[in-house]
Amino acid sequence: MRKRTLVVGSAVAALVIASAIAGCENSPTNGKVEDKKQGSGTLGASASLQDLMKARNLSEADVEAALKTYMPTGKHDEYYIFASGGQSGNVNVIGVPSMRMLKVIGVFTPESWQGWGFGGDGDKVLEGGNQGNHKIRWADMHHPNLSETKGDYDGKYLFVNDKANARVAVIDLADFMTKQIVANPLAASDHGGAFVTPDTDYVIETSQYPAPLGRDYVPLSEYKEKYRGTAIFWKFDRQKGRIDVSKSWALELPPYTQDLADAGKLDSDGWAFVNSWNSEMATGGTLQGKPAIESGSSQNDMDYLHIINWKKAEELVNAGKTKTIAGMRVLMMDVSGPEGVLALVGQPKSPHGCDVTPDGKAIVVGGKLDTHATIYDFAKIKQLIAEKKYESKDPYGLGILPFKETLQGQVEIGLGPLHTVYDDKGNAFTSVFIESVVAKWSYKDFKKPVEKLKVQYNIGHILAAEGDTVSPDGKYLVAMNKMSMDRFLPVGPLYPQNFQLVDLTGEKMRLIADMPLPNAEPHYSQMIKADKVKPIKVYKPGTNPFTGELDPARVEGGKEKIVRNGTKVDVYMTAIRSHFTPDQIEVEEGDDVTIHVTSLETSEDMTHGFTIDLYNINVSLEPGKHENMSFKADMPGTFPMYCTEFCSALHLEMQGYFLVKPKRK
Ligand code: CUK
Ligand code: CUA
Repeated sequence: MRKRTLVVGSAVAALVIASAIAGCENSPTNGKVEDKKQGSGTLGASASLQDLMKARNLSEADVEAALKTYMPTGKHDEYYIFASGGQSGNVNVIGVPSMRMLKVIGVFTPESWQGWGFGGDGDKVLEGGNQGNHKIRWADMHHPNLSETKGDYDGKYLFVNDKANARVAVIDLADFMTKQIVANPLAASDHGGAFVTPDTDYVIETSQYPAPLGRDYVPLSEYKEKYRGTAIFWKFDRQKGRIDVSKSWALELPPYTQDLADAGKLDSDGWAFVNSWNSEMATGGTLQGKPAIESGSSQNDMDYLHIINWKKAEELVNAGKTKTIAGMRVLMMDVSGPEGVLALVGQPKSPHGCDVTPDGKAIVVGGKLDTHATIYDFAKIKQLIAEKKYESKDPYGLGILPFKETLQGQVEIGLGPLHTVYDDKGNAFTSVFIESVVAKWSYKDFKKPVEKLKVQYNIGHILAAEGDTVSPDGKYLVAMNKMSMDRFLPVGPLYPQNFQLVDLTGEKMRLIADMPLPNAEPHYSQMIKADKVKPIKVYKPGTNPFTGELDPARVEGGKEKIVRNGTKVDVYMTAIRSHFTPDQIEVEEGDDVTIHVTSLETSEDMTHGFTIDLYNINVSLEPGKHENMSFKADMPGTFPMYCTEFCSALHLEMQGYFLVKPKRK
């Protein structure tokens, strides 16, 4: 008891010292006689600090946590978190340790501040995510993944998946903007994505709920014969910063519900692992008196971990051993099974999570209905596959490896272990959903959890500083909790989610901050050292961010004009404090209008917006940016157009008129 007081007492001492230093630096009377009095104010500060602690009912541990997370104005955080924005379809960017929200990147869902999805060039990116003729403008985002070089984050790109609509997006971290969305032509939903291979050659996207490949109608009575899972290997072209769809390919998987995936690294580079549940192939049918999928899929004691040798699969694909389905080259199971490219091994009851250790030597899988983390030994798996030592085959002819012989070990974790991340000391941290704890254990010697930290409440994913790379940092961990219950001011029946920052620098894990996530349920997130990310500050004048090049229709100052060609009207416009040129546009009802606008601003953080009232047109014009907006002038009338960003003292005056003359009847 006494010892504890001493330890935490030092935190207050540190705070006192910190405030004394700050007091001196900021003091306008520095060097004068009164200064000494102010200096003795240090003690006063300490006394008032005690008062403050009392008044706010703060413990010394609270003060220490505050010291660890407080960011003075103007100081920058040490890490970025790129968090899935869940059902919001967009990415949340958060600073660590302050847990301040820095940005919401518009990805799958229109984001009006960024002018994302309101008539500008970003619309074309969103169009890429259409499924067939269906325009989809939301997502259930689950797993963001940063680009890697040699298994380490390189800070260049971010990939995210949309579980609900089976899509993957590419975000460029040079300007934190979404550059591409690709739609999965085979699967109806995805989950094991977007995971990158160690040099970002591929972005992996595996399906979740089985469906006929290409999503044709097939009655559920033919589930076993016609329904399938799939793993797409999207080829990433780093030079272009885009996925090359034509060089991408897929694997056919059995209709077990594939869940999470991870790419091998170092020792296991060239391989990928996908866990699954529902080896029972249950399809529900509750109205017909059949069990719900919930229980139908929980009958067997074992489900299957899928082991994919993607390097070898790539060779077979290049050798033309594929079948083309919905425009995608697919390596079918009758090729991949016998070739040892796809194999299975049992996984204890309803597994979740699939996380390769930093050394690439093992794969850790949790179990929603199991109390263990199961640790597979990659070297053993590789050996068994090479020797074709299968214990049996599944109904699709895929070899099943002998479970016990693939293991490094199993660790009793607790109730409902899900996901695992790592630190730099050989520790694994597993999220335990039902028990609502973070369990720390050693993946080197498989000891029982050495420590458990209660979190509030019901943790799903877990993330740590570079905690899924070949060189984790340790230092910080975040518990991504599904429920917040009593943690924040009540806001009605839909509660925020709760990110809890955990300090890993001490001997024990220590909870140091809570952050409400008010815009959806994030699943996975990643934390990268801030100095690895090097965003630009302004665009080169006339740049179209979606091509990354100078736009052919960019406009220079003095060259503004309106060009009419039949019913086609092109407006070449510039924006600079505090006017648009031209500021009067008159067209006729039914004209096809394109407004090409270039921001002539060159200074940092000098952003304009451009909107036309009632026309659902709205773009953001960061310095140097060029946007093209095409629309039909189908609404006659008088429409003010104006700048939506408070850019100068005369911002309100940054306006003009868009007039649409009615058609003569
Ligand atoms: S899943 Cu959400 S808690 Cu989609 Cu990664 Cu495990
Ligand atoms: Cu430009 Cu306000």
